[in-house]
Parts: sequence; structure tokens; C-alpha cells
Amino acid sequence: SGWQAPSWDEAEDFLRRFHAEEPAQPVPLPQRLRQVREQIEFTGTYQHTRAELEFGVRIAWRNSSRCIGRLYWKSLKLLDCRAARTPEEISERLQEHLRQATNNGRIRPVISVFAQETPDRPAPRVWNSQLIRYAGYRSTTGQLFGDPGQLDFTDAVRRMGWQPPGGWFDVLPWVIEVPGEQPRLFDVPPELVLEVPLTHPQVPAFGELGLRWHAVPAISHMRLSVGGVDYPLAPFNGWYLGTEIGARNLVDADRYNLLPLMAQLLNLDTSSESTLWRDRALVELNVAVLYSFEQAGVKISDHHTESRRFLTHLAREEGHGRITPADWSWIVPPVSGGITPVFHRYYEEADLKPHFVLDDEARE
Ligand code: HEM
Ligand code: NRG
Repeated sequence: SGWQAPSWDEAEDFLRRFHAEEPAQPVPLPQRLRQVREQIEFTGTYQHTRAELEFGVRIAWRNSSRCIGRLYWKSLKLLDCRAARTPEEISERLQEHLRQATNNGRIRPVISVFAQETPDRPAPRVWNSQLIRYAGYRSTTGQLFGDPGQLDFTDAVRRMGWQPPGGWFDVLPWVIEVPGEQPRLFDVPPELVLEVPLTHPQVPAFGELGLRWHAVPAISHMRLSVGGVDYPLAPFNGWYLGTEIGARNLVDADRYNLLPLMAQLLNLDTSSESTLWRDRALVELNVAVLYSFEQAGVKISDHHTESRRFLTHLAREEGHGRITPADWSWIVPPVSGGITPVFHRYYEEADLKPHFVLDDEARE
């Protein structure tokens, strides 16, 4: 992407919206607008106050068209990591993020915001697409194992010297890059990675497969953009919707691809598509994911409940006179779409700011 000065229009829009939604500010709007205009003029950019940044990240979540989990947008907790400079400092902040987010299974939505881009200093970055992901491998015989969605990233960290354990669920190291230095690898301390062993309430053999998944989805490759200022490293997390694991991560043909194995365990007739063996295996996998997380005391949502909450969110926002942009194809869950209420309507499409953007420069 490269350096882009914050546009005055975007800065002004943001500050006006902040003061409109949260009027009780110590510095009145006209004075703050003057300050920011001067900062941009003299330094090429400006610094958000903590209150502005906290508002900014919450609105960025509220504006995420693809996210079904937005009812709780006001509860997002900000960790202000803008002062962290060295790879060690950044790694420590990321560890603290995992600690606060995981909260022994009572997962809390958290975002850590690192340094912004400035005219004379590019921002730090993490190459990982999420703070916790499993490595993917191709054996010498061409056999895939682990998470094939991470083959390229796994290759990259191997070339940087990572020793692959070669298992199905190996947590990948962080690749932390700060300006003017080579990227560095950091192992994620295992005690910070809460994982759930997967079992099925009626199929004991399923539990013997040794499947597992991590508790916290923490996206680390989206750029946060607030009031014209770019924060390339701003990892955030909520909790999982069961289908993300049970209908995609474990099921996609280019991920763990487990439907055939599940069908075998369930003794399903796979001789023809019309037995719907895929669908039946899919539902049982999703049962297993929700059941296992609940057994382990790890927060997770099912798609019926989270769909209803999303409609509550739409109604609430409408009550405030705001539009809620949404992308139907991402909001509707990948199983049982038509029996969730989010299926039966259309949504407004809009690219509102502040927002999260998928960065071209992020790997994978
Ligand atoms: C996407 C659920 C919290 C921002 C999604 C998706 C789901 C989801 C199911 C679609 C993912 C996919 O299909 O790969 C939830 C739930 C949350 C939550 C249950 C619980 C609190 C958050 C938070 C943020 C956020 C805290 C940001 C502060 C986003 C964004 C996307 C997204 C930006 C789109 C990602 C992309 O384009 O790849 N969310 N979310 N979500 N969510 Fe949430
Ligand atoms: N599907 C991805 C995670 C994407 C974001 N989902 C969330 N976000 N729930 C996966 O790992 O399966 N969140 O911030 O909670």
C-alpha cells in the first residue's frame, strides 16, 4: 500500500461523528478540529486520543459488513499498544492480548492497536493471518496433513528456520517485522493457547480421532483505518461461531476435509449423493464442535442464536437511525441457512468508515 497522508475530510468526518455520538468530551469539537488540522499540516499525520481510538475501533467493528457478531460492538476492549516498538515488546503485547481475550474460556472481544503509519516510519507488522493457526504440511509422498490452508505460510516460516513438529495441530510461530529489521520468529507460549479436544456426545470413536481446535479466533492481517489514519497491525478477536470450525475449517476440501472420515464413523451410505451423507456428516461435526466447547467451558455460539442476535442488532441500530451495512453471502451461516432468520431478508450495502481492510501486503 505505502504511505498515505490522512485526508482532512476523513479526519473531520470521524471527529464529528465521535463528538455527535459521545458528546461529553473534555476538549470541545472546534478546538479538537483545529488541533488535528495543525498536526496534519506540520507532521503529515495526527495522533488519536485514547477515547477517539476506543470509539474508532468499536465503530470499525460496527461497520464490518461480513460480521454476524456485531450486537456486542460496544463491549470491544482496546489495548493501546501504540508505543510498542521492538519485536520483543510486540510479542509481549500479543501474549497479553491472548491472555485477556482467552480469559480461561470466558472469551472477551479485544483489539490491540499498534503503531500507526507515519511519513517517516512504516508501521510494525505480523505476517500471520491469525494469532493462532495450525501449520500445514505436504509429505514426501504428496499426502497433506495439518491445515492445508497454511501450507504457504508454513513453508515461509520453515525457510526462516522454524522446526516443524509435523503434527496435525501445530501452532505456528509469530513472524514479527519492524521497520528496518529482518522479520523475526516468536513461538507462541503453549500455556496461552487454549484448545478444545473434540468429542461427540453419541459417537465415542469420534473423540479418539484426536481432533481439536483453538478457542480464540484472532484476525491479525486486517488493517484498521480510523479517521484517515492507518494501523496495519491491529489484531482483534471475538469468540467462534460453531460453523466456522464445524462447517469450514474442518470441512472445506482445501482445509481438513473431514466429511468422508465422519461419514465412515457414522456408517453412512456414501454410494450416492442423494443419501445426503455429506449433509448428515456435516451436522454431526457441528454438534461435536458445539458440544466440545460447551463441555470445556469455552464460549462459542451456535448459528441459530447468533442469527437472532444479529437481527436484534439490526433493530437496535435502526432505532438509533443508523444503517447497518451487511453482506448477505457472509452473514448467512454455511449450514442450515434457510432455517436461520438472517436468510430471509436483504441488507444495505455500504463501505462505512472507520473500518477494517484486508491488506494486500499481508501474506495469506
Ligand atoms: C467476520 C462472527 C467478533 C470483525 C466474521 C464471521 C463470523 C463472525 C462468523 C465470518 C467469518 C468467515 O466466514 O470466515 C463473530 C462473532 C464474534 C465476532 C461470533 C463474537 C464476538 C468480531 C470482532 C471484530 C469482528 C470483535 C472486530 C473488532 C469481523 C470482520 C470480519 C468478521 C472484519 C470479516 C473478516 C474477513 O473479511 O475475512 N465474524 N465475530 N468480529 N468479523 Fe466478526
Ligand atoms: N473463519 C475464521 C475466523 C474469522 C473471524 N471470525 C470471528 N471473528 N469469529 C476461522 O478461524 O475459522 N472474531 O473476531 O470473533
